Amino acid sequence: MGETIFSKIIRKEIPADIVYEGDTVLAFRDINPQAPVHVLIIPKITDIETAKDINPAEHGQLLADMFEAANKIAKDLGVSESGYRLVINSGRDAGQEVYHLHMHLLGGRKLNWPPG
Ligand code: DGP
Repeated sequence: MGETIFSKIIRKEIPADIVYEGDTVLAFRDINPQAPVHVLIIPKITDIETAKDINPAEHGQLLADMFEAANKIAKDLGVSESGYRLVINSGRDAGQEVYHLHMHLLGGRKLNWPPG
């Protein structure tokens, strides 16, 4: 269940520019960057397709791990002080392309609001 292109990246079957790896979370640069820093932070488990599938009782620690990774990546890539955006596209109208939960970390330029 939940096999996507990200499963192959987790299993290292296809290459990715990995910037962080922990026991539960992997992060790598987006193949189609929308900002100088554009990283995808994903759980290593594959059964959360989208934000609506998050069960806080079950996934609370995993979510904490994702935010811990985001904080570390932002520092490591030099955007922690200037600012950055964390985005989860959930479902069709949000333009979600890959149905494996992922958080975008965008930074390194002034970001517009509201997003398109
Ligand atoms: P979303 O619209 O939130 O589902 O964004 C999915 C992102 O995943 C999109 O910005 C492009 C990125 N992406 C898709 N396939 C690959 C891949 O094979 N490698 C990497 N690094 N990124 C990918």
